[in-house]
Amino acid sequence: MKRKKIVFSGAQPTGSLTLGNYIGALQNWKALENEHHCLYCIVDLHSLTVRQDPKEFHGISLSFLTQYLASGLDPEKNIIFFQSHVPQHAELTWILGCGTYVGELNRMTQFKDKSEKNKDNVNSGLFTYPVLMAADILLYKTDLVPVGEDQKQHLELTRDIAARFNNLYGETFSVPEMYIPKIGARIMSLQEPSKKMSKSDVNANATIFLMDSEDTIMKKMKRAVTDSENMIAYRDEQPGIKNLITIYSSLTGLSIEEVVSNYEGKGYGAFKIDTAEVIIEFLRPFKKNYKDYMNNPDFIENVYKKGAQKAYGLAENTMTLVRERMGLVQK
Ligand code: ATP
Ligand code: LTN
Repeated sequence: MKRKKIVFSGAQPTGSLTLGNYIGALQNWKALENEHHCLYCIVDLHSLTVRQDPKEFHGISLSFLTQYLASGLDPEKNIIFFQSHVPQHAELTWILGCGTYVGELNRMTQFKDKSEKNKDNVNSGLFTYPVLMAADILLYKTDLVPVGEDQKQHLELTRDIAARFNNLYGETFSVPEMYIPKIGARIMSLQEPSKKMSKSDVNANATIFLMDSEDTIMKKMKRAVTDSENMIAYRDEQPGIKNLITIYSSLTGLSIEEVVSNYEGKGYGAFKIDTAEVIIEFLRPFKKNYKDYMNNPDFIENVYKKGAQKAYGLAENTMTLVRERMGLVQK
């Protein structure tokens, strides 16, 4: 029998999850849970590369875990946990960091963007962020990493780090593949459709958050930037409309062609309102689940404690091998 593939992914607990996070990542996480061994992590150590208010950060971290569950991830099928609960992530980061060149990290576009945005805090964690991400993935001998397109460069670096280690010390890590959705790997900002929709966008109208109220969603969608072509078509020359079609298609399961043909000859106003309604409908069960889980903190605690316990065991197996390969004296 073929062994089930191992899947690992994560999101940083900062701000609030967006529709981009859902369509680019979480929707796929759920789709993979039956046929694979999946680990879904709240990568809280990654969030520390930007200064966090401790009290707020604590609440956001728990809220993220709750949003993972509310989006339908089954805690019986998946290992759901906090990165900081499994110290091997930090240990492997150090070891892999010693095999990663400064030149490689210097090329990372996310580092360049984020250091541009946080000029007063360009810390070494921000620089070595991709090594921690490589450690997250390699620690579990991951085969598949479902992420949005913005993570491609980090994934390629992870593959290089894994292959280099295997070459030097003998076969240790799986070299993971990236798994991105065919449609929706890059949901764009509603205000500047040439930029990705981001949690941290300063323009509040640019991003739909999963926790936004129905009114807010409707308002943001009505303000979404389109163009003057007056034609609902899926093409690069109309990035705003293309993005809305992508959102509509991803949430309803209709193909791009079906969406386009349903709206042939119709105006942008109606299409925006219908897309807003699709989003609102889609988020209704999510919000109900979120409220139910929030009223049950013991359940949440049980999920992440059990998750960490399972992840710890798997991580320790890999670390024992890594330490042995490198000649570190076993404990
Ligand atoms: P920020 O934009 O503030 O850097 P983020 O929204 O990218 O944060 P992450 O926690 O870094 O948030 O990402 C979680 C997952 O969501 C990643 O797999 C990422 O690729 C995916 N993702 C994020 N934004 C989008 C988007 N606009 N379209 C598709 N996928 C996305
Ligand atoms: N860097 C990612 C979040 C992340 C991740 C991971 C994704 C950290 N570790 C491991 C997949 C696998 C981001 O910024 N979206």
